[in-house]
Amino acid sequence: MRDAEPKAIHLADYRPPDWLVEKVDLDFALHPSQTRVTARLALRRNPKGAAGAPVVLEGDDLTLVRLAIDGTPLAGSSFEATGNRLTLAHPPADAFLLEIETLVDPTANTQLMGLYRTSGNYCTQCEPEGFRRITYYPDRPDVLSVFTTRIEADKQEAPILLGNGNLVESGQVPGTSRHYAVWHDPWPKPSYLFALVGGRLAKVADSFVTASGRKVELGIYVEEGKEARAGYAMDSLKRSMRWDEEAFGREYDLDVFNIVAVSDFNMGAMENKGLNVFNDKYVLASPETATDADYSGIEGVIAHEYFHNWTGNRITCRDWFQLCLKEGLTVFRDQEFSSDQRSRPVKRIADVRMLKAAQFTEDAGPLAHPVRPETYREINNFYTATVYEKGAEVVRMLKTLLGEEGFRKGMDLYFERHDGEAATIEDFVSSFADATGRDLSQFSLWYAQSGTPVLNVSGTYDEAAGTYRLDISQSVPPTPGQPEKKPMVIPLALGLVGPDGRDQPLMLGNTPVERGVVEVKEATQSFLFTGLDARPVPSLNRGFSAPVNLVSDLTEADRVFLAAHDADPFNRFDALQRIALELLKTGARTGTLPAPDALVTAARAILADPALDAAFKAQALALPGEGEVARELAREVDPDAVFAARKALRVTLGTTLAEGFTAAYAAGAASGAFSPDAASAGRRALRNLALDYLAVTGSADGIARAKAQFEAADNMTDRITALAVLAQHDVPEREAALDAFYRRFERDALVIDKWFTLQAQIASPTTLDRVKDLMLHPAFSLANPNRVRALVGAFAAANPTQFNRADGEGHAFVAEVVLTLDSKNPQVAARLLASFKTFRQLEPARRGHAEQALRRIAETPGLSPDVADIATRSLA
Ligand code: 0A1
Ligand code: ZN
Repeated sequence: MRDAEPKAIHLADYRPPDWLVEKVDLDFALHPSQTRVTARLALRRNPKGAAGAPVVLEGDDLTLVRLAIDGTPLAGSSFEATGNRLTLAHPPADAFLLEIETLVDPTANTQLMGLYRTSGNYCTQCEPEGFRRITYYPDRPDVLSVFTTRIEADKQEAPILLGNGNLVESGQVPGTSRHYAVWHDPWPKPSYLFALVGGRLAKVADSFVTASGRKVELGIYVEEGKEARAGYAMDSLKRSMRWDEEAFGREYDLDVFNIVAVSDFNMGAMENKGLNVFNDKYVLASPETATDADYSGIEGVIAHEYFHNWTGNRITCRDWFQLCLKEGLTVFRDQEFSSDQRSRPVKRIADVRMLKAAQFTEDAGPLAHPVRPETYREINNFYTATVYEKGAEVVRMLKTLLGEEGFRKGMDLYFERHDGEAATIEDFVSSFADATGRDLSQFSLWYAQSGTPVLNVSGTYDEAAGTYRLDISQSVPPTPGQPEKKPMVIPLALGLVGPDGRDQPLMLGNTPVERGVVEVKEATQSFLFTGLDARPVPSLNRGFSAPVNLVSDLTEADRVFLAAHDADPFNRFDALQRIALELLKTGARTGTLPAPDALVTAARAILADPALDAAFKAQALALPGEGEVARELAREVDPDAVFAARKALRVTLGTTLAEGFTAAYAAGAASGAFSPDAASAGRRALRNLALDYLAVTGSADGIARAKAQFEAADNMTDRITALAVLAQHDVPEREAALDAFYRRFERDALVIDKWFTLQAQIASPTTLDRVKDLMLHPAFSLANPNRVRALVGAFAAANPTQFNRADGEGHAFVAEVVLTLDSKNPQVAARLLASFKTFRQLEPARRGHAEQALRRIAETPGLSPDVADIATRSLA
């Protein structure tokens, strides 16, 4: 058991460790309920630690069997072992060998942290604080050690035994049915990067030759029978390895790289050194079972975990406050990889949609926190969109400010200086400052200040002088613990679009604006652009160069113009979205949608533009989500009104552009065999968007078209979209198709997750009962995080009208699930609870219901620290 009431931990209190571990030998005797772990820690007093400090090791839920120092068993009087720590008040010397034998029960481990079982196999998850559930250890990321791991198991039960690093020995245990393997990882690492796997798994093997000619054996381990579904993951891995060499000069550094796919996993995947463990959702794909989104998710997550080998593993974090040091940077790297593999503008649009949906929402609510927090109670709750996605935006802004070359110099210096170390954000930022000679002190506020900056921009054209003045003011709204903010450095990429649709020169005085980026640094600031012979339309924050909320004086006509002509594809997309958002906001507020003519004109032009690729069109023509409209409205939100406005606008677009959508639907028909490449995926995306618009009224021919596509589909993207279209309409075809889908895929849990999700998202008052029924379905299990997320998570996060039902039943239901789940898996329970983060935006009645549900949770005795922390912060 952990401390009941965990104390707040503060960045300012950081102290170097008192003791270091020079090397550690681990010995695991795997057993379903009594796994014996023997750890031999070569401890050495840290000269930088507190003089005379005791040895204090963390533990969690361990049964201590034996302790010895330099081979001599330790009497009970010379140490203190509680559930949470092992203390040696009087260490015998400044360097000694501590031997610890503990027992752990992997079968009883439902938290999925530490050593646990999944589908009968053994696996581990140690980030951030799971290693202490395996043995007593200084379980903090700044204690780096060289690990050797011996794993022993029954050969029948676990024919495959995997560890970090390289395999150095394996064999039979004489006279028994057991065998063993010894793995050695030469690279010093913190305990959170430790992993082992034991079980019955099939291997998909390949190899990779690094730039300097080192051959690496690659293995992807999956449940037997699923080997054929690992091909795309393997291909993604090899492409990632090559890309990191080319884009960042980073080579792989072991003889083997293994990935194991497991079906019970709290998160997406984990970058354990040389032995990544993955949620099987991010490994397994076939055309029949995986959507295009699944394929790109696999590519992105495989890349992400692989890239951690340098950004996270070779250079790790000094403490958990620095989590964004590895996560923000690695997300940035995986985004860049996917941009290079696919379409850069479309990838950027998808990333920004995600950023706004997840991070801007978080930043606007009670759970807002800085990219680098300064205090936490439960670190598990900080694997957030802010740390990951905003963290990536901050790295992207550095690149925008410094340029390609300056950025690369800074990265090279960072690797050179800190390889083998546990670093901080200061170390990271200094590398860029020193490599380029730039002062980045104001820039560092991006790590410290929470909240999404608001940028107010207005423009004035002076015809006589041929100048255009941009007046800009910035502010950052108050967030928890931060009532007042300082001005930030905002890299604003922009263009001035002339009446002919081309960019006019971008000159400040006589100086061209370098790379088209101006730096906004003051609370208010003006930029005077010269040499303009006509009034330009400003295209602001191109490529979403800064993660800000932009408020400008652009008119609807300006936006129609930009949607048609902007040289920046992101801003063409954004112009259209902004027109739609304004309509939706007014529609939701007043109950009447304003005339959508401008949107129809702009959308028609985009749909018909032969120069635009299908993937871009699909993104541009998909209306902003209900969540985005709600966030823009900010207060007194009635989710039913938002839904109604959005539905009305979809109906308008679907009917007025029916001809264009019919043509797009026909043109997007597949030719040849399925391929997951970006261009084919883009064609499917546009065709499926057209299908949705053509069926939005529920007309007989729309439904018939969806039904036909559902039945004839040769790939999951087409099949599930057709099913999603049918699911939105209360027609007999809906239940028939849902049943047919279930029967077809009932043996495939990952596909059944899609079936759960789709039903959880139906915007109908009957959905809550449907979700409750589905929780009793044999395919559902509260013990499996993917199932919980697919059904209850989707209901809470992606069905705003039903989660926020006016009678409060949606909130009450999710709160109940959170409480039930908390005793099994606090991390997943806490994540589910975080879906309440937008409740303050709601109109008073719904807000009241949400608050009541949160209070009911907060007042429940015996909560996990994870859930208690989210409930407390949500209500603060
Ligand atoms: N470092 C991983 C994320 C991760 C964090 C915690 C986990 O524990 C359940 C698992 C994975 C990543 O960024 O991919
Ligand atoms: Zn990561």
